Amino acid sequence: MSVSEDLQATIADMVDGRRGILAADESSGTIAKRFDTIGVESTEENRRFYRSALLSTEGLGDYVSGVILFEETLGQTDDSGTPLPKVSAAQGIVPGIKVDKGKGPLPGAPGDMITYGLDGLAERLDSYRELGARFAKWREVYPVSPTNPTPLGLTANAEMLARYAAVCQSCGVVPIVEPEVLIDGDHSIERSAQVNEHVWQKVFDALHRHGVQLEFMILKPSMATPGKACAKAPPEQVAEYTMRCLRRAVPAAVPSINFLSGGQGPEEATANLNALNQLWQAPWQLSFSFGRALQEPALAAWAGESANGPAAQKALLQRAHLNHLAMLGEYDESLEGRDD
Ligand code: 5MM
Repeated sequence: MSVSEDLQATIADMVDGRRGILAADESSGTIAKRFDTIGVESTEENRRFYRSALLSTEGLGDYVSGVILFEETLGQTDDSGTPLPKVSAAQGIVPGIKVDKGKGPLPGAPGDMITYGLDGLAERLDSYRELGARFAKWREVYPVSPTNPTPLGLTANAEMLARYAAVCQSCGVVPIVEPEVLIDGDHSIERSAQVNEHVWQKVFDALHRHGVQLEFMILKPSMATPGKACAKAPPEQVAEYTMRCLRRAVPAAVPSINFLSGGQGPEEATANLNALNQLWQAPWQLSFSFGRALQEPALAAWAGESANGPAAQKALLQRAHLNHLAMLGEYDESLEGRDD
């Protein structure tokens, strides 16, 4: 297959109007924090067991079309010795890989961040492809304050996302472009919307300049919400602000927008996704690429006990199903907690 055919086939396998993406790509520090919440040590075996259980959840492929893995997981196997990317692919779930190398302060732009990892990216992508990865993910992080992101922060982060996406496409790997506008702080929903819109405009300007084919990428943005320190906005308001900004900044050529949950609770993220899909104004598929909002109930059900693997799978499947319904605009909070 040519590079273009590879990209097209991956998009076709991942974007079908009814499924989303499971973000299971927590880096070593982040997964340790998640395991801390249930009092479990982050050993390689615990990570392998937990992620293997998630990926082998029967029926997960009905609601999930892609999974973002951390590098370590790409090389791990399930209890029977099957590589985890194969376990995922056997369910009709395309395996992908987080390729950024973390973040730090952006010099010259106090309060802004920048992500590392472009050096040697093409070579790494070749080796990840051999292990089964067909798409990649890179996150840039934007803290919000009265002065952040700065003009330099907006430009530098957009440039990184575009350079990463261009390298991915040249290697036949679909890039997920993730500009995360942080929920931390006491900013209003108006400020969140303003920052998100500005970020997306800068990102698409950079993607255009770098020749990235929009048809062969997925955008993973934040929703426009008030900062964490403020009262939550109703889903209809989150949907209106988010949609208005998306329509102003994101070209219709992009096939799918898969939101991150970014610290929203599982039910909150699902309700917001549902409200977005009920607006029926989108030229793109509106889906999910949740980490915490899909995994929190599964993690709690597992609690580090191998006997609880099936309970964790049941919790994951239920959240994935509810988010599938939210993609169709058919979610209702009365469905929470039901077993059917
Ligand atoms: C924003 O985080 C991404 C989506 O997860 P949530 O839905 O929980 O917000 C997630 O894919 C994130 O990029 C990965 O967990 C990697 O994060 P770290 O901080 O470990 O690089």
